[in-house]
Amino acid sequence: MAGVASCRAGLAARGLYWQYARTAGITTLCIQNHKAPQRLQHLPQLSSLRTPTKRVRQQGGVCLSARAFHTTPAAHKLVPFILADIGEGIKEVVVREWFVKEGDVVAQFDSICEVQSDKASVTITSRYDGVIRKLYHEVDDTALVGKPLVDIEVSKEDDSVGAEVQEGEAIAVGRPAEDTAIGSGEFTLPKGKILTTPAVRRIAMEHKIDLYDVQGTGKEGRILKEDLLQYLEARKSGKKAPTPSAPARPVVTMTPDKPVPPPTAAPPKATPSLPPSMPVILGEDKQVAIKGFQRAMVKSMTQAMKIPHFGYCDEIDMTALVGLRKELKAMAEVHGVRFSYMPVFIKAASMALSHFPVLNASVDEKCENITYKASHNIGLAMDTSDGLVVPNIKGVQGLTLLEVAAEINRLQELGSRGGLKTQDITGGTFTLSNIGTIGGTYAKPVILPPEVAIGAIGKIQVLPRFDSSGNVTKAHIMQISWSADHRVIDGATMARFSNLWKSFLENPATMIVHMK
Ligand code: CAO
Repeated sequence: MAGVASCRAGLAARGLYWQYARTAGITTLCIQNHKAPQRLQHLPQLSSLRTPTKRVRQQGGVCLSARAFHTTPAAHKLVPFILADIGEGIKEVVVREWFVKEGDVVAQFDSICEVQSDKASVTITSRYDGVIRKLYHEVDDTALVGKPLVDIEVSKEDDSVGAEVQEGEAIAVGRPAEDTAIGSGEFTLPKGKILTTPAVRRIAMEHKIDLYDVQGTGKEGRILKEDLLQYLEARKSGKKAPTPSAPARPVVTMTPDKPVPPPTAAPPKATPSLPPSMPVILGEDKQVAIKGFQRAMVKSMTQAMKIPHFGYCDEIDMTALVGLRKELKAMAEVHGVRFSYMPVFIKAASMALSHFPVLNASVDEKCENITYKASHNIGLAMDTSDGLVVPNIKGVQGLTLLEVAAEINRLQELGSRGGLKTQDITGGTFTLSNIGTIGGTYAKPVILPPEVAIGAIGKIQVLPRFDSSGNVTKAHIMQISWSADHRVIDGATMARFSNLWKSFLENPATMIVHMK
C-alpha cells in the first residue's frame, strides 16, 4: 500500500484532497472531501497519473485534470509548523484562538491561530497547503518562538514548507481566471488582485462577500478588517455599503462648505464601554498565570523601577479649553471623529517637545547613550478589557488635531477588542496617561523604558479660583503629574516643558498660532 499524498493548492482550496493506493501494479486514485469524507471518485487500474489526457470526474459534476497531480510513492511528509520570530524581541506568546483543528485542510494564507504576545496580538497564517495533524497547544497555553505550533502533512514537492507569515503585512490575494468554485453552494473569491490580510479573506469567505464590493481604506486600497466589518454591518442593516468608488471613511480634513452644528448634544460613543464593576466573591484562593499585556507590564515596570524618577506636578486652568473643546467636538463630529481632550493634550505635548527634544528621547539599558527621536510617537495609556496597554500615535508633530483624534479613535476601537498590532504598540517616544477619565487628581506615573518622561493627567474639576482682579471665579482645574528619568533630565527642564505645555492648554489661541 502506497502512502497518501496531500493535495495541491487547487484541491486544498476546495476542501478536497487526493490519495492513491498501488496494489499489485494497479494504481487507484481517490478524491475525498475532508469535511464529509465520503469517497467521491475511484479510478481503478491507473498505472500512471502523469497521463495528460486522464480526467477525473467528481460525482458532484466538477472536472479536474489528472495532469495537476504528480505521484511518487510516499509523496507526503509531516512538518512541524514552527512559530517564527515575530520580532520586537518576543520570545513567547499565548494562544488566544485556534482557527483550525486536527484533520482540517489548510491552504496558503489560511489563518492557523491568533496569538497574543506581551505587546500585541498577531494572526499566524500558513504559507503552504496541507492537512493539520497535530495542535501542540490548548487555548491560553504559552507557545515558544522557535517551537512547533502544529504539525502539517504536506506534499514532498511543496517547496514553501517551513515558511509562515504573520498577519501584519497586507497580503495580495486573488485567483487566476480559470479557478472556479466547486458545486453551486461554494463561494469563490474575486479574480485579480485584492490587497488584504488572510483574516479578512477568511471572514469574507465565511460571509460569502465578494471582496471587490468592499471599499479598502488602507494603504494602496488595502481592505482592512474594519472595512469588511463596516460592509457587513451595512449589509445587515439594509443600508447601502460604501463602494470602492466612494470613500468609506470620514475624510479627516476641514471643509469650509460643511455646516458645523452648534456645540450642544453629546454624540453617541463610538467605542463600547467596559462592563460595570461587579463584586467578585472567591470561595477559595485562586492562582492565575500572568500572561499577555500583564506580562508586558511585569517586564517593563520592573525595568522602569531601576530608573531614578523625578516627579513634578502642577495644575492647569482648563476653563478656556473646556469652552473651545465644545466647538472642536462638534466640528470633528461632522467628520465622524470623536473628539475628547486627549488630542489637545497630545498635540500640545508634541509642540512643547519641539522645544525640549531631550524629553522625546530614549536611553540605552546602561544609560550610556541618549537618542533624540526625530518623530513624536506619543503613547497614551489605555485601559482595556485586557488590561493596561500603551499604543502610540506616530509622527504627532506632522498631524492636525483632527488627525490625532481620528488615530485615538482607531486605537481605542482596536484596544477595546484586543486588536492592537505590534506596530501600534511599539516605537513610542513619550507617554501621556489620562487617568482623569476614570478619576483622581494626582498620580505618580512610571516611565515606560526606554523613554525618559511620562505625564499623568488628573480629572478636570470645577473649583473656585481667583481671577486677575482677585475675585473668586468658577474654573475648570486639572492636575498634571510628570515623571522624568533624573539621570538625563533635570528638574528645571521638566518644569520649563510643563510650563509651555500648560500655556498651550490655558491659552489655546497661542497653541493655534504656533501649530504647524
Ligand atoms: N477629566 C475629565 N473628563 C475627561 C478627562 C479628564 N481628564 N479626559 C477626558 N475626559 C472626558 C472625555 O472628554 C470624554 O467626555 P465626552 O464624551 O464629553 O467627550 C470622556 O471623559 C470619556 O473619554 P474617553 O475615555 O472615551 O476618551 P479620551 O480620549 O479622553 O481618553 C483614553 C482615551 C484611552 C486615555 C482613556 O479611555 C483611558 O483608557 N484612560 C485610562 C488611562 C489609564 O488607565 N491610565 C493609567 C495608566 S497606569 O496604570
